[in-house]
Amino acid sequence: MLNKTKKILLVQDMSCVGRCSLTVALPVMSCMGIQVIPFPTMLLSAHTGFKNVYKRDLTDDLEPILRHIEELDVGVDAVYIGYIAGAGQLPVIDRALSHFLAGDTKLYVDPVMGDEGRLYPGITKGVVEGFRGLCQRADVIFPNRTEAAFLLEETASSSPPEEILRQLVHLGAKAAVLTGVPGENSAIGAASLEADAQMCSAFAPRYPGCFHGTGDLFAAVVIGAQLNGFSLKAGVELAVCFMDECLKDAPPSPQERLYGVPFEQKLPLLLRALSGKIA
Ligand code: PXL
Repeated sequence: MLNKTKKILLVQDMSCVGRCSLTVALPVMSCMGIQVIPFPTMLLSAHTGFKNVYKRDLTDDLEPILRHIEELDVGVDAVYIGYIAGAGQLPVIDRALSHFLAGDTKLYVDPVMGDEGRLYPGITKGVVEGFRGLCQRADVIFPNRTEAAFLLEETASSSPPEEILRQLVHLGAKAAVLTGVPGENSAIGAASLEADAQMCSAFAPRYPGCFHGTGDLFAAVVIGAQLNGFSLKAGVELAVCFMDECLKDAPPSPQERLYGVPFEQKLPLLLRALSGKIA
């Protein structure tokens, strides 16, 4: 007998080209046995790292979509908020949270706002403030160091990961996972902190260059693992290990890296992890 399938509401954009957001979270979650209900914030021809991107803001569509989902009386086990089109979407997202966050439903927030010290194009002060509010209500948040600095109202954060995580948890999130944490021998990884617990971290070799959508893939694996009963620590270890498997065979050119982490052929590793063979 199969266990009851868990469901997750994915509040993210659909970028046609360049693996990120829904084109990453959807296949990863499905592979991990979770039913996905997308709540699409924006439609883009490609993520915003490309030039000449066609964008359609879906703010006006979210209200009728939510109304129908409410009528259908669909409950979810988790809500995962990632890239949003602008501060104008915060009221409808708030309404969705009022509807879905009942009982044991978890809230995961990846405050997708920027990287390498800068905000992504189109991310306004209102979005930063909105994400700060969402992070305060979250069970787990997934900022990179740049996003953590904006959440904590610091322009550059050179504090040690444990200090940043403590401040993030102090902000209100029950747990925080910081990505892009440098390790020894030029390794890179992630560190996590749950309130009143010790910091945990996991590292893998750093590969040169920057892959778009890395944070999206990482968060999707951790959340998928949590919904399969993994602890946060075990989920972070699995995500770091999975990312390493994907990146070690990835094409080296910067142009290819714009297209995101090539994870598709590695998805069987997640299935094996869930059946207890690795992890
Ligand atoms: O990977 C984060 C992300 C998600 N969605 C869109 C983006 C980005 C980062 O650039 O542009 C549309």
